Amino acid sequence: MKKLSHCLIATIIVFGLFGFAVPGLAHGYVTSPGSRAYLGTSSGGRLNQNVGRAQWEPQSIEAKKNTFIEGKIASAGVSGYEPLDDQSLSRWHKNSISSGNLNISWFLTAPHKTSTWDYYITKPGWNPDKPLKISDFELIKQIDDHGTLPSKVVNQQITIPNNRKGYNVILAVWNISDTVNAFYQVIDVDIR
Ligand SMILES: [Cu+2]
Repeated sequence: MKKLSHCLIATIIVFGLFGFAVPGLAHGYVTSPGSRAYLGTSSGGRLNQNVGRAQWEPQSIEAKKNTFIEGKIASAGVSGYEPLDDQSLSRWHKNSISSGNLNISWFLTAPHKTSTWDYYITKPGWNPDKPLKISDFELIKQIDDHGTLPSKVVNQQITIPNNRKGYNVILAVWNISDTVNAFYQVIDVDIR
């Protein structure tokens, strides 16, 4: 009887771990310029600290399409990613980039049929010391995949407007075509 209950407990633990790990198998994140989440991982160099679940699963910031919650733009309100919503001038490592053409690289741990890839950047005059909200951003590029399946590595070109200098935040959204969901990544950049 004692043996059986131990077995049951072990089974519950294994299912619990498995249930937690499975969502991490799918999805994707931005590796270049490194997203806020990716830069918190060991492969991203741990340039960002205390990123919550993003340290292990930068790919799982998945929520319904158009989930733009005031103060929760980076986490999309997904449980465990709350630390990504911290916002100040000094909180996050910034990728040094130039205005003009910018290559964005996604790594998809498992591709999904895609409707669009949307790219937003903070507007001139946004306040880097206030929680992010969608009205801080302007859409600068939308790429329509028409429901096709992307490869595991996706490279796309966007154009950084030349009236942006210094610290800005790029919001990259991967909209899935065969589910109601999207994946969210914010990218901290220092524009020269
Ligand atoms: Cu997925």
